[in-house]
Amino acid sequence: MAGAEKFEINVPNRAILPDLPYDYNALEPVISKEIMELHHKKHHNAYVTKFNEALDQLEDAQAKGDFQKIIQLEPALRFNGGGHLNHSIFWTNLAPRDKGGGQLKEGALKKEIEKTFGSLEKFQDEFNTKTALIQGSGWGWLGYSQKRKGLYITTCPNQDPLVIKNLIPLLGIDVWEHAYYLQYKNMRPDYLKAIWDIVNWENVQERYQQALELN
Ligand code: MN3
Repeated sequence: MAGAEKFEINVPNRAILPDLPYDYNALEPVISKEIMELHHKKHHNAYVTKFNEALDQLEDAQAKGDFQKIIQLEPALRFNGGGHLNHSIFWTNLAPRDKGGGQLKEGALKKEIEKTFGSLEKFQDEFNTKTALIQGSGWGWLGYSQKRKGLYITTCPNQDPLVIKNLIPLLGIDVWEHAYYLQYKNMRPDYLKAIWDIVNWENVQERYQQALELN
């Protein structure tokens, strides 16, 4: 019908809580089983549930052509959708020590880290310093800029996903208190120091290769 154009937004399929690629106790002693269970089954699951609720509301608002409601849903979509995306990356960014955790092998990513930051140690220092300084809750990230063709360390508040900064996420570290408080209490720098022992560099390297191939 002429003049009756419908405002369409594609509503993605609903989010699903992914299984962890290892057992809940597999990252001990760096991250306890208790933290991993709560973090995955309660926190990540809540982001999934609330993201899907917001998607239902979006679909409904879209059907009704309710633009105000569509706009009003943005914070819930960003927060819960970001929470789901960030945690889905985080779990795969970690690996038990006996499954390669903490080992960055020779290759393109190691070379690029050394070129950009001087050495792996310097990279880790800068990452930890910036991430420790996040006020309140948030994430520390190593991201790749397609535009500038390089690696960047940055942080995001709350559950903002890295895409907001136009970077492709390679490695994200969750510094919400729920990620470490039961074990490290208020000592966020101790958690950040310990976590390098269980970083799944193979996964970070794969993400880097995929990002390069997008160019
Ligand atoms: Mn978390």
